[in-house]
Amino acid sequence: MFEGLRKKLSNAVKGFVKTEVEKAEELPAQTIPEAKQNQTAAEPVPGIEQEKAVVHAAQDAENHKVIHKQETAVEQRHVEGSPKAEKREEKLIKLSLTTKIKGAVLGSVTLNDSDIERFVEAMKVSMLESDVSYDTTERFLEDLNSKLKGRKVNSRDIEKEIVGFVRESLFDVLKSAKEGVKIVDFAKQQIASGNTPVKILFLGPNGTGKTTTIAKLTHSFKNNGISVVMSASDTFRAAAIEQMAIHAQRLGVPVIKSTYGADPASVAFDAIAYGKAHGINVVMIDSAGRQETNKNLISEVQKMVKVAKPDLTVYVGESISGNAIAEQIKEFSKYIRIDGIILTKLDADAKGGNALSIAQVTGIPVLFFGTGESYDALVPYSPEFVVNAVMPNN
Ligand SMILES: Nc1nc2c(ncn2[C@@H]2O[C@H](COP(=O)(O)OP(=O)(O)OP(=O)(O)O)[C@@H](O)[C@H]2O)c(=O)[nH]1
Ligand SMILES: [Mg+2]
Repeated sequence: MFEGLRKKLSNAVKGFVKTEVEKAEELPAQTIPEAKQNQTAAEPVPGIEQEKAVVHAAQDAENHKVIHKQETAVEQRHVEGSPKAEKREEKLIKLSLTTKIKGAVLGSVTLNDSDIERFVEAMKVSMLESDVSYDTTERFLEDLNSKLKGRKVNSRDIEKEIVGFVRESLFDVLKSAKEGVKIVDFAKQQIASGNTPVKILFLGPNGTGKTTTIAKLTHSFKNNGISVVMSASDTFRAAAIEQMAIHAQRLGVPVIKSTYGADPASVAFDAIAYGKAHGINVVMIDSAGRQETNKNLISEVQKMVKVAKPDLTVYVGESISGNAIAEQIKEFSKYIRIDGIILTKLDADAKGGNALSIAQVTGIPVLFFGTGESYDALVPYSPEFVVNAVMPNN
């Protein structure tokens, strides 16, 4: 889940951090008198403001890249009357000319513009390669760029700070998308207002996980004390009715079914009537897998919508289908109002870009992620879940 994207973005961040750390290390050491350059804890040299002249002496000589974790002594020093030092924005003080510093850094480093540009470009490639849409990528990088430009970062924590900015930009972009309905809460509200049974219709291409997702959600409804009847309205695919009946049996809920070739809308109608008659809270209406190009099947769903009048219409699409899913949803939504998307098979999707951009591209919110085949492998959508998966805090 997201491994590819996470790895690529993390590599881009690490590359950027490395450049900034190396640049900091290469700053001339004139700010300290020659004789003191080999000391790990030099005496105070007056002159430089405190923020700019903190020296950290690292203990571990092996890994200077994680200097902030390795410091053992911190000493502040001030340089007096050094014009170069006064001019310099970044105030790294090098401890040795011959060995790479192990931990001598100053308080803050200003990120270099051309490095930011290269970093942003690397992020762009990573995101596009991972199926994030072009528009979402651009929006994210614009936001990130403005956060980084001219930014001073704590030189002991460059990576942590950059990761923080990337996370913030991801949040900003994800939070700008329309928020979806919380299905279980929605059902509870409808039940409280007496608008039952709540009717939820599921549609989408072949094999994306519609029937499995209905079973997962039914499981979740049951756990919340909400009763369900299933409508086996896929009368098209061989074994679809049996598949739904098996789920219904496992979950201990009734299923309304007919024969193959029967009108799916009439099966839904019967299920709703059953729900009304038995005081059942929710009707879960399945449908046959269809391609957006198959107008017969699309008009079949349109008929189901007309007859069943669903309170919610949910599109079930595979995360792994790359950029094609956005086109499919756009095409479907020309004919049928879609209230939310459930993105399945995220567990099998190393790229994971759709999780970031499908809501932006289609204007339709993501409600859940399917993360496996078991009934509890259904994760409610949240920007936090996506950001933590794509760019975890160190
Ligand atoms: N790994 C993984 N597999 C899933 C997920 N959701 C569904 N599946 C599997 O995908 C396959 C197809 O699932 P179905 O629920 O039958 O899909 P469908 O959309 O109803 O298919 P049709 O009725 O043929 O259109 C099954 O083997 C499911 O177990 C998921 O989130 N992760
Ligand atoms: Mg099915």
